[in-house]
Amino acid sequence: MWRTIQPLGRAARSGGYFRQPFASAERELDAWFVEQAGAQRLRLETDPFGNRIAWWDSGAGPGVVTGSHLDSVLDGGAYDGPLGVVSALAALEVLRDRGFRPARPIGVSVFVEEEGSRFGLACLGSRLATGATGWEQARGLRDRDGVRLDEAMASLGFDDENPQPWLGSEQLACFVELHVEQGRDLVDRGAAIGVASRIWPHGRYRFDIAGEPNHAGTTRMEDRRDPMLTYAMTALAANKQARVAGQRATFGRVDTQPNSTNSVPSAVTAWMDARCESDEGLATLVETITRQAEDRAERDGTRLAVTAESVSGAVDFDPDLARRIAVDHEDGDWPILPTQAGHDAGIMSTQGIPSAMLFVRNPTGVSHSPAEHAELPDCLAGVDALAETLERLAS
Ligand code: HGY
Ligand code: MN
Ligand code: MN
Repeated sequence: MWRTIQPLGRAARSGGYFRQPFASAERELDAWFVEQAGAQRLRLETDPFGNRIAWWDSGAGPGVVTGSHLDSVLDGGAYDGPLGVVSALAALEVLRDRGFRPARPIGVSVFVEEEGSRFGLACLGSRLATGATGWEQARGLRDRDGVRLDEAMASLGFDDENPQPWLGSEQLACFVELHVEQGRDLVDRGAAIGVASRIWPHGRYRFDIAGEPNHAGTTRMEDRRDPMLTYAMTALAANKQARVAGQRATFGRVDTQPNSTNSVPSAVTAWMDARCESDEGLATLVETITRQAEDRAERDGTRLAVTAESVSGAVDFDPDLARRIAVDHEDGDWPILPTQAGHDAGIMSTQGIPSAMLFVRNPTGVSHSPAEHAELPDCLAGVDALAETLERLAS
């Protein structure tokens, strides 16, 4: 399965992946998933948003669902998302080969646009499926080419006028997501498998800075209203504030208008990704950076507007479920650790569905990069760990 999907959406130059939702490579992956569900004779459920759950119908009552996402960030790694989907499909094969008969249905899920890399809202598919975000709020979200979410979906046949949230505790007894670790906790502990304790609160904030376009040569420095200067000082302030507070702040995406070499820009739009251990800490960090940006805009004679585009509150996973999964293994208890990365499991948890995550060791900790990697033995250990976990939860 892994070899089959490796080439899909892979850029020759960087070796990174461009698997944006409702675009060609991601749609090929979706078709691959449908094929796998058919091959395993799983009952495929598709919701109005393009999310998929392939069910092993067995036993009765709300099911145990495991899965992840197939979309990637721009130029992303191979493992973030797909490892959880392939491992879930492989874990079901392991359980069936063992003759395991689940007492409740087991589903393999794929939620769309987990990364928010096209429409800007993190975990879009699971938010819409659970109602964490309403369709009316999301349908008008636009990608960088101005294409609306509802247009992109309708062009693929997902054209319900008023799609309703449908996923809740009636369908799901619990949700488990296997994911490559995005950090070095496991490798530093010498452990192959970990369990998530919590997800840091995190958000994405758009800084719109308007200046005065002018000639790069004939305009004296003191006469300028340069939005690039306001942006540059804001990026430095964000970096300093995050370091001082032991938190995270990143400007990874900037758009300059008119992007002309010999003109003072008219506007700069920059997106900040901020993450903190607590909700209060996140609010304080963003407020502090915003205030410093406003002070700088004052001095530069530019105009600033800051808009929160995506905010995900703190997630504390069900501690009893985490412990039930982590203990009594041949190699001892699996470590239970926090993460700064958001996941669909986090959305499930905030919607009242007992949720858990399994992490697979990442030897370098690198993620959201073509260099993201996990060793095959650790990936196979992940499949076994997930199979064991599903057996515990669906017995
Ligand atoms: O950005 C994140 O936290 C995750 O990788 N979607
Ligand atoms: Mn990611
Ligand atoms: Mn992910």
